[in-house]
Amino acid sequence: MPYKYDDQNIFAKILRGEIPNDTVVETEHTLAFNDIGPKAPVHVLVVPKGSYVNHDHFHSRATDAEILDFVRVTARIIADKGLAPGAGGSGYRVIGNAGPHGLQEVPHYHLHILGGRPLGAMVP
Ligand code: DGP
Repeated sequence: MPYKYDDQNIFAKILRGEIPNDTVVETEHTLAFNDIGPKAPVHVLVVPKGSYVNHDHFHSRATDAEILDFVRVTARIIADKGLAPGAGGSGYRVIGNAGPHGLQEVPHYHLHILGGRPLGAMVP
């Protein structure tokens, strides 16, 4: 089934500047902002600016520049928030939900970066 992007989703409105956000990092291809209902002391959403529904859509259609930027922004936030175990941090979790089984709520691709407390076992 072809990917269908709904340009009225909440992140599309944030990217168009129609709804405010608490920006953490913005680059040419990526916007990262704090989750409106944080599940941990650090809960940042990393969002590509392009119109992609989910992880598989992004990685099958995005340019190398978009993908590299997205990956680098994700790593930069992990480092800037002091979460990286290799640099003395206590760790983190990166989650991407997709489709009905992944319980994706907002149909614009994003990753969650969670950290700042023990996150517990990764069980549904
Ligand atoms: P999910 O699609 O299930 O991977 O998660 C979507 C996340 O987006 C959820 O943690 C709540 C967050 N969210 C929903 N609406 C807004 C909003 O208007 N602003 C912000 N900052 N976050 C939002």
